[in-house]
Amino acid sequence: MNQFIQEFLHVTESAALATYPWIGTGNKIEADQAATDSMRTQLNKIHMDGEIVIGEGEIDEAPMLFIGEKVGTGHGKGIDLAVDPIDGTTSTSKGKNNAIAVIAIAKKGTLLHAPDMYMEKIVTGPEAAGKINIDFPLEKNLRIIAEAKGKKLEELKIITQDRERHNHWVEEARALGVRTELFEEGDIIPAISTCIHRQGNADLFIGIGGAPEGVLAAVGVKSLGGEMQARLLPNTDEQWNRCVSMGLARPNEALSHHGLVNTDECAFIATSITSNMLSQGIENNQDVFITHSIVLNGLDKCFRHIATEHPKVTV
Ligand code: VTB
Repeated sequence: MNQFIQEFLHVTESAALATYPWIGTGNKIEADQAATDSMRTQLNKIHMDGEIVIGEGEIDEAPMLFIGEKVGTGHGKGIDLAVDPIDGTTSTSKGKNNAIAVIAIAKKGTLLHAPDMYMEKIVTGPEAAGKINIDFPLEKNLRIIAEAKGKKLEELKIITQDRERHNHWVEEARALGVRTELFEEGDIIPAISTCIHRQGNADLFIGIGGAPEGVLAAVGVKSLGGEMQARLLPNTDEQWNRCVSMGLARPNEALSHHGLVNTDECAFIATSITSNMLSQGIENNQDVFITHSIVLNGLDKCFRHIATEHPKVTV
């Protein structure tokens, strides 16, 4: 995937910049449209045989970047793509933190084809990879992580989205003396942050959020040597059948990291629209826009930050 990373970085940078006029204007739909148009146009310039496996929705509900859409020139390497032109459209339209333009790529046939529904997710960094289990009670996973990191329970922190459906985990963690960090929107970056050694980053991400965002995060986590496990939560017959038709015989079984992304030949690229815990949002300087992106490559497990100056004449 190495040879493509620069090109995909250009795609997420362009999509993020396309949203700039819409940040804080209250126009969610326009912002998403601008990012989606830009992302699709740039993707189609890349010499690859690409297929969207995670995108803007099913073919009948999304005119662009729908699941199954072919992108790229149609020649060259076969690539699975998971895309989200904006994770955090509400944040963008309200001018709040945590909006990104994001793409994950992987060798053809290796990404989970996940329908748009809720997914339960847990993520931890490399130290406890291979040791946690989504089917264990929270306390057991926390004790495993504490031991793997040589920390006391009271020194651990979990991060989760501020939603009522997560309150029972928050209460359980607090009762054990574990701190919790709650965020409002956009669960991809918080999930990945648990794999990065930085003062203050959480030790465990837990939560129920979008399945598409789950697959995107799984590629980022894999590219840092961490571990993610998940479970789809279909709650109607239609959602259940959709899973089955996408090849998941038992839709609500636990998914291993392997089941989410089945290769190290993968990469994760996200450009910040507004600031998040790992990188700064778009800066509007006199002659240039500056974008900040994170680039993760499954083959080398490095955490790269890329700042790019975009002369305004060419934007
Ligand atoms: C999730 C999460 C996303 O929206 O889909 C969430 O994965 C939706 O949660 O990153 P609610 O239905 O509780 O609002 C995001 O946070 C994007 O904003």
